Formats: sequence, C-alpha cells, structure tokens
Amino acid sequence: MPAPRQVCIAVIGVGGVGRCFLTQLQDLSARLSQSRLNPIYLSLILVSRSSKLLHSPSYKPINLATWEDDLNASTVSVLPPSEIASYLENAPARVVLVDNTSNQDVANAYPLFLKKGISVVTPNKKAFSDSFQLWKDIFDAALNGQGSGGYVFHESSVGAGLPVISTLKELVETGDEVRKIEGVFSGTMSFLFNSFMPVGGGGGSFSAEVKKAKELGYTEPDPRDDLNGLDVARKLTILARLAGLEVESPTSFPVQSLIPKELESCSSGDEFLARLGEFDDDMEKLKKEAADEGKVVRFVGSIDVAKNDVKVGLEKFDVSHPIAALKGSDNIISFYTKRYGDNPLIIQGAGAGGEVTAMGVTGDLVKVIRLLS
Ligand SMILES: NC(=O)c1ccc[n+]([C@@H]2O[C@H](COP(=O)([O-])OP(=O)(O)OC[C@H]3O[C@@H](n4cnc5c(N)ncnc54)[C@H](OP(=O)(O)O)[C@@H]3O)[C@@H](O)[C@H]2O)c1
Ligand SMILES: *[C@@H]1O[C@H](CO)[C@@H](O)[C@H](O)[C@H]1NC(C)=O
Ligand SMILES: CC(=O)N[C@H]1CO[C@H](CO)[C@@H](O)[C@@H]1O
Repeated sequence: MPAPRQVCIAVIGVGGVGRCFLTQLQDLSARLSQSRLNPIYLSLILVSRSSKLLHSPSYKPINLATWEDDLNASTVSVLPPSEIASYLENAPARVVLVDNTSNQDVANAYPLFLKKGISVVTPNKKAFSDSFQLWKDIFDAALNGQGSGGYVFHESSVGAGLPVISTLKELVETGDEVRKIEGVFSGTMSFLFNSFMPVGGGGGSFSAEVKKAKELGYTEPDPRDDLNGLDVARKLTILARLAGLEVESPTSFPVQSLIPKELESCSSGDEFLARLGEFDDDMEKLKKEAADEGKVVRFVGSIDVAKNDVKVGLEKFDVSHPIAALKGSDNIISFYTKRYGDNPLIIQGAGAGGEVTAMGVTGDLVKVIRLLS
C-alpha cells in the first residue's frame, strides 16, 4: 500500500477570490483525505495579504477554519517573493503556490518558484500578459512547458472559471487549426454595452450607463481602468500566445480606449465621471449608425491567427449574432477552427465573481495534485 501523500499549499492574496478559494480548499482537503484507496493530505503552510504574512518555520499547518483571525494576529510583515520561495523550497512535501493578487512583483517571480520545483496556480493575468520574455521564462522553467520544475496553470486568468484556456490548449494539442478567436472578455464592458444598446432598442446615454455600472459595483473604483481596454488586451495577449503568436506585450497591437483624450488627465475617477457626459454625442452617433444597419455596438477582442492580427475595440454586430444576444455581465468566447468549420465552438457564462474565479483556481489545483501523485 502506498504511503499517504501530502501536498503543501501557500496562498498569497486573500481578497474576493482568495477568500472563496480558501473555503473551497477546506472542502477539497476533507474530500481528498477521506479517499479510502488513495488519501492525500493538504496542508496550508503560508497565507499572505499585502501587509502581513502567516507561516511557521516548522511548517506546522495553518488551521483552515481560523486562518483569517490568525493572519490578522500575525506580526510578521510581508516577505519578498525570493524569501517566500526559500521558505517553500524546504517544505516537507511538494508545494503549490496560489497567487491571488494582481501584483507584478509576485508574477515576475514565477520562474524562480517553478525552478525550485514549486507549482503555481493563479487567476493573475500579469505574468502571462507582460513581456514575451517573461512568458518564455515561465514556460522554459515549468514541467508542463520545456523545463523540469513545478507545474503552472492559469485557467482563471481569462473568463474566470469558464474553460477557455483548457479548451484552447486542447484544440491546439489535438492538432486542430485555430483560425480566429473572438469575443467579449470583460464583464464590465459586457454589462455596459448590453445596457447602453440592448437588442430591440432603448438604453440610456453612455455616461449614465457607466455611472450605473459603477454604482452596481461592476467597474473598478476608477472606471477608466476598465474603459482603457487594457484588461481585455491582457486576456487577448494570453490567448494569442497560446494559439502560437509571439505577441510582444498587451500594448503591441491596436487597443481602442473609450476614455476621451480630453479626460485622460482628469485627476480622479469622480472628476472623469462628472465630465464624461460632455462626450455622449459621439457614442450616440455610433449607436444610431449601428441601429440604422440593424446592428448593435459591442466592445470585443479578436485574434486572426493566420494574419497575425490582434485587436481590441468597438465593433458592430448583427442583432442575430451570438455576441449581440449576450446578457448581464456574461462573457462569450468563440473559437473558429478547421474542425468546427463555419459554426464556432462557443463558451459563454459568468466571466467574473469570487466563486467562479476561485473554481477555476481550485480546478487547477486539482490538476496539479493529480500530476504530482
Ligand atoms: N474577481 C474576479 O472576478 C476575477 C476574475 C478573474 C481574474 N481575477 C484576478 O484575480 C486576482 C485577484 O483579484 P481580486 O479581485 O481578488 O484582487 P484584490 O481584491 O485586489 O485582492 C488582491 C489580494 O492580494 C493581496 N496582495 C496584493 N499585493 C500583494 C503582495 N505583494 N503580497 C501579498 N499579498 C498581496 C491583497 O492584500 P490585502 O488584503 O492586504 O489588500 C489582497 O488580499 C487578480 O489578478 C485578478 O485580475 C479576478
Ligand atoms: C482581518 O483584517 C482585515 C483587514 O484589516 C479586515 O477587513 C477583516 O475584517 C479582519 N478579519 C477578522 C476575522 O478579524
Ligand atoms: C483571484 C482572486 O483570488 N482574487 C481575490 C484575491 O483577493 C482579493 C482580496 O484581497 C479579492 O478581492 C480578489 O477577488
């Protein structure tokens, strides 16, 4: 009978996603340890937020039921990624690091973690959408790349828990020819345009819809962080690279910003919102133009693989197109491939939210545990 196996978990970032993940980890840990044939024991050995860190020099497991109080009571301040890597490297079992931050420094350290045999699972887009060199360094170090280190998975970095990345990888690995990827990749932009120009008419002015989206909590604290298109550009960068294109960075292809030039220098998000109405005429004109053609306006990203063409911005879609029929803040991603022909493979559903994003992370963790066993 094989000895019971142990896997150590470290979690950096305990916001919406991290919190949901730790709840899911409690269930997963109980289920895996109760397997009669093949029990696996998970121990949480490090938890960190931006100001504090909880760990134990003897690798004593952190209690999953009281981690929050224990973290708050900790007097250890946050450690640089290199020191976290040294601590994890000497753990008594294989380690999986869950990065639930949107921090670039943590992302830059992935090659270091991986080389030390530490696996990484994360919803953080930064590592995979920064320079092409960082992308190469990560997959040159990873065991599921060219290297011999830990495994790396990042399903939730595009479309939250939706199986976007795993589907694209499977299409590529099984030899299908991916020709075009197109979709709505931002919950915020989805909500905004589904309200601004619903199929069948209606919808308020653009500035009013942005204010409404902010009040409902669908935007970043400063809505310009959504309207500049960079979040969508990062997701497109990841998918284009997985489809085989060497995209240099999320700013190396055309990205349409919805921030009027004159408002780029506003000193605050509130000042920006107060003045956005001055530019409603431009968006109204676009809306009318689309309506006259029997179309709606949506904020989309697309990748034409053969033409090596990646772009993000506003486009018009016939009211019968699946992108036009999207509801709420849902995402939709269409894969046009040789096998699927004229009818693309379409993935649609919630593309944001703590529970579904954490599901993608937990799913990645299950994959890594299976590979390590
Ligand atoms: N929420 C979603 O629907 C969703 C969907 C897809 C992908 N994502 C991605 O998931 C990630 C997390 O998103 P979020 O909304 O949860 O972000 P968030 O609310 O900003 O939470 C970030 C967490 O990371 C911690 N943190 C930041 N820098 C750190 C550092 N250097 N060391 C240790 N901890 C650090 C923060 O600490 P404090 O607690 O001290 O502030 C916080 O706990 C992001 O990369 C995001 O893009 C989110
Ligand atoms: C822990 O600290 C955070 C941030 O300071 C706070 O938001 C949270 O409510 C605290 N949690 C507990 C259980 O005390
Ligand atoms: C992906 C993820 O886990 N994101 C969460 C990380 O933690 C912060 C809070 O500190 C949440 O707001 C995020 O949703």
